[in-house]
Amino acid sequence: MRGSVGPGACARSLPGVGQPVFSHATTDAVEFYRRHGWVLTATLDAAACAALRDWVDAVMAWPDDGEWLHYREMTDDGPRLCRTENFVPFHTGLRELLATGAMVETAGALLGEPAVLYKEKINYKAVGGAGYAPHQDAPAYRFVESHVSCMVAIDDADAENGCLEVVSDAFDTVLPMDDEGCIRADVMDTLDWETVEVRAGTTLWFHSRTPHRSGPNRSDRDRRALYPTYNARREGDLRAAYYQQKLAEFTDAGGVDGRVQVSLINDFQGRSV
Ligand SMILES: O=C(O)CCC(=O)C(=O)O
Repeated sequence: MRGSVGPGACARSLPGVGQPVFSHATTDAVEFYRRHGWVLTATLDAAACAALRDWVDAVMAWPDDGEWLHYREMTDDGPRLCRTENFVPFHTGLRELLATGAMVETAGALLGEPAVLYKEKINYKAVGGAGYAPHQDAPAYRFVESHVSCMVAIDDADAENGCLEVVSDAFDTVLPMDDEGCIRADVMDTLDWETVEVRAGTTLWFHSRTPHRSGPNRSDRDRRALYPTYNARREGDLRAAYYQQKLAEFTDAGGVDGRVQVSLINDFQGRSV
C-alpha cells in the first residue's frame, strides 16, 4: 500500500502548488516543520491513492450502528457524510497505513521521539460541505502535551474545494479563543493566512498549535482527507481513552446554534441534519 516514493533529500514543487513537497521526513523536512509548524511530504503513489479511495468508499458505506462514529451535515443537496472517526480497529488497510510504518515514523521524526496514533478521522467535505473556523487543535486534545497531526489528501485539495489555510511560524502558544474554542476574530485578522493546496497522496503535517482553517467546498468535486493525530509514545497509548472521553464530553448530537458538533471545540461550520 505504501507509496513508491523514493528516498532523497530534495524537495520538489508540484505544478500549481507553491510550497515544497519533501519525499519523506528528511532532515530538511524536519527542519522546515520545526521552523514553520507545518510541512508537506509525499506519502502515496497513484496505485496507493487508488487503493485508499476504495478503502474510504467502503468506510463511507458502513452502517450507522457500528462502533465507529459517522457524522452528517445538511447541504443544499441534502444530508451528506462529513466525518468518520474511530475506524482503524475495523479496517486492516487503514490501520496498517496510519498506525504502523512510514506514517508513524514520520510523526516520530517531526516530534523528535517515537510516536503512537492518538486518534483518526476522515473529513469528507462533499460538494457544498462546510468549512472550519480558524482554530488550533491543541485545546481539543486531552491527556497529551506533545502531538502532531496531518492531512493525507485522498482527493486533490485546492482553494475551490476547501483546502487548508495555515499560519506559518505561529505555533509557540495557544492564542486567545472565543466561546467556541476557536481563534478570536480580532486575533485571526492579524494573522498571515497561507493557502496550502495538497495533491492526492501528499500529506500536510502540522503542529497542534499551528493555526488553521478551511473554507466550504464551492466546487463540483468532493474533497476527502484522512487526519491521523500522533502523540509522543512516552505519554502513553491513549487512543481508547481519547474516544471514551470524547463520547463522555459530547452532550448531544445537535451541536451549537444548529451546527453539527464533530469536535471537542466548535470549529466545524456544518449545518445539523
Ligand atoms: O478538513 C478541513 O477542511 C479542516 C479540518 C480541521 O481543521 C479539523 O478537523 O480540525
